[in-house]
Amino acid sequence: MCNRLWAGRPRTGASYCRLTALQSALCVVVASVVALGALTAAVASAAADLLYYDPFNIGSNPVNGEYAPFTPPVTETNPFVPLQGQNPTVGPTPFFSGPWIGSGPSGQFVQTSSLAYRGTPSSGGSVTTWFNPESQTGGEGRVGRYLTDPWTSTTVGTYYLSYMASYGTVADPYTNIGADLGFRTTEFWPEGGEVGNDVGRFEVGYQGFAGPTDQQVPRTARLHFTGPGTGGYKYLTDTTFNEDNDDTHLIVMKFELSDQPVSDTVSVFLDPYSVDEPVVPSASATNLDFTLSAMSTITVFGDPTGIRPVFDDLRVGTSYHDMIPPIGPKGPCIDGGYACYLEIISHMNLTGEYVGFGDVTGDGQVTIADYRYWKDRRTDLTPGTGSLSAVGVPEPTSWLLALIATMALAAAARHPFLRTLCLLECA
Ligand SMILES: [Ca+2]
Ligand SMILES: [Ca+2]
Ligand SMILES: [Ca+2]
Repeated sequence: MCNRLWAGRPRTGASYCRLTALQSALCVVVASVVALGALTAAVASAAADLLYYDPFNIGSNPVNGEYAPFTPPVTETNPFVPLQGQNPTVGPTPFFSGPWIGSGPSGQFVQTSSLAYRGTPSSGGSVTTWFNPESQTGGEGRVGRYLTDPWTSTTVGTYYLSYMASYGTVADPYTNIGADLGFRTTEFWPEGGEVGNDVGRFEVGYQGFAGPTDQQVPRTARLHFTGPGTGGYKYLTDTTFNEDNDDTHLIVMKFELSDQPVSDTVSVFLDPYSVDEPVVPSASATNLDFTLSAMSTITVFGDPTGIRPVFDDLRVGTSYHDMIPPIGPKGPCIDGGYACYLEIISHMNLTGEYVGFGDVTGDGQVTIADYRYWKDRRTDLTPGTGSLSAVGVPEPTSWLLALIATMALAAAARHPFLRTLCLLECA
């Protein structure tokens, strides 16, 4: 590898490295080891940015971050097991700690199934809610967990937080009753604020009890975030609650915190396509005073009908990259341009394709729905440009080998010993 690649950059005309077989082999092995070391270090470095990751794993050991699950309905032999009161130890840092706190009795519980974003399931279970119409106990409820070190007016830094969410359905899509939509938001309580306190809270989601009138019914409500200083609702999408139809979302939030008054910015990215932070978020609000003492799962109350919301895969970190779950090998569709369109067309009706290679909805099959999903989010504005780029897209395996080869060369270039070894007899 080394001799061939280095020889590709001869100092003169048709010169070639004249490495012995032993030197060539040694060069490859040592450079690859160095490269893999660098790769490992890079991964470790990236992982260090992750402050908290809770996929709601199921088990009997809270010290291992595990939750006790529940499956409705309640019977004599199947008592309700709430999320409220559970106190798992979740890492890698104790960003949130102490038990999940309920604002009154809550029907929030951990179910054994996970959400899957773009075909990538979170591990373990997830949080949903349940209401027992017979006992009228439990409600649906607000449950939140406190930050070990709250964000205050003096907190400075950039943080990211992400979670998977599905918001369910209503029984009657054409209802005019706000309570049918009910309350389905993730809540962020400010410094000094308790779980369930309405003062100063931010929210992401849908609800039928506040905000613009058209946002209180499911046929016109859109996913929003709002809070003190945002100037009303900030919409994350044009898709309505009914159109959303219980789809699984990834919501990434970015908090840029300053110790100066009205100088914080909160940005929200809906359903990211790539591990690279988009230049333009789905919505953002500036000149805020944002603090945080606790956050909820998806709070549910009112009298919601239909499928209940589900909350899963909570992450906190200091880099955007760490907020994105694995979404398969990188392919043309990760960038969402015209090359992705070609992937979708060439894989139409096939199953088992990766998100990056045509199954952009992640449901396991490439269909017209993938085309629509791509069309609504395409990143190229001039159809037709780059139409041949898909031809040269390497397969995942060769892409990985190319990456290692590139890193091997980079490593060799940085190490005098390897540079000497690899270039020893170059003309
Ligand atoms: Ca999960
Ligand atoms: Ca601040
Ligand atoms: Ca699909």
